[in-house]
Amino acid sequence: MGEQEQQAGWSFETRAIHEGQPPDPTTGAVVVPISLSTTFAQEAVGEHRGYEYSRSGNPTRTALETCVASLESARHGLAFASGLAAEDNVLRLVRPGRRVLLGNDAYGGTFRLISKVWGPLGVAHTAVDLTDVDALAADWPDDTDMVWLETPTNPLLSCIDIERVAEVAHTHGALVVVDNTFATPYLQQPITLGADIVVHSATKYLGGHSDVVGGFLAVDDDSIAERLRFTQNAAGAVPSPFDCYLVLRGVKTLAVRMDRHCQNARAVVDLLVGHPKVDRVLYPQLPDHPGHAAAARQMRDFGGMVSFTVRGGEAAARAVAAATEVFTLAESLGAVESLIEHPGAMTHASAAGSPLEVPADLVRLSVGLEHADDLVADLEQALEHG
Ligand code: P1T
Repeated sequence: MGEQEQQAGWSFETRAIHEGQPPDPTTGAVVVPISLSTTFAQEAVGEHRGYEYSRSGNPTRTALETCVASLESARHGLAFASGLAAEDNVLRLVRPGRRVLLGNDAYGGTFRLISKVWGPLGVAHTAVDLTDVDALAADWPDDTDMVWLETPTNPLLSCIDIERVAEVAHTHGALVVVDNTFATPYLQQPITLGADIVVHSATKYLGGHSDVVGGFLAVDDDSIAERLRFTQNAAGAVPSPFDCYLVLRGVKTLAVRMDRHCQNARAVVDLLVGHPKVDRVLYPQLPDHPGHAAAARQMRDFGGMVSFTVRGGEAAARAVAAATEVFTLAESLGAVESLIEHPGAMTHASAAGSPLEVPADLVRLSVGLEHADDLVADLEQALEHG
């Protein structure tokens, strides 16, 4: 499933709405039906219309897999029950006794999965600075099977040169995995830059409305896709048809949402830069941001995530995070409503004491789609009173 012919020539916005989603042949319904059937009738033993059992393949999931694969410029798409379930399937490609090189800034749950779940099963890991690819190339661990990177990273918004990492990794026979959750395929397509596997927490921008947990893998290579398709079915961490429908509905508006997320993020950044209570603003569009050049090269725009450090340390950061009214204090990101959080105590608490520990004075914003003036005014009052 998910390998249906893709429409050549359509632009991103058109594919987001139509790819893998033709009107239903029996009724003409323009929305992909939520196919709840767990099993599918066979005309004779082994003779069926492409579906046997819903864990192995489901028509609503096929529509989602076909659509998002196309948006990622990949030939294969695989949907999962969560971002971490998708990641877990990717990590099954690493052989026991071999190593994952992981960027030293990444979602805390990814680090927890690699270190605490796969570590005891024999998969080694090293956290490395992927912004310095030359240093990495000069000191490449021979037992590396996989390089795992986010760009922009969660939560420091570092940007990694995907093309350069892929070049070095591939000379050493390692797979390159890019978590594209923050950028989305609208802003960045890692497969076209040499990545082997793209990972998503579909819970974020793909779903876009804070009402579904999901994961996604996009892959171009047939044999890697086949191995992942095998574990998707064999381990069974698949999403429900209803969840597939929700992500598919979110994806239809991805392009317009991302444009506004970026626009609103810029308004917020304008307030934060130079604000007396703010120390550093981390946003890839800023010319002094260390990842600016890589982001400008490989991204269409700079995204809806903004992080900053607060003068006054951890207490001040926690106070600001608790003082907003439009921004909701909550984990997660990438939806219509703006969120604020303290990564050190919330999303990245599991990285405490590790090379991925985040600064205690850091605040992370997921800038949503409310009016920019209201977002700016809210942050202004929170910085004043927090
Ligand atoms: O939550 P889940 O759908 O399982 O996805 C995990 C995940 C993977 N990759 C990135 C870059 C992520 O940010 C996440 C989840 N992150 C949060 C919940 C958060 O608030 O950062």
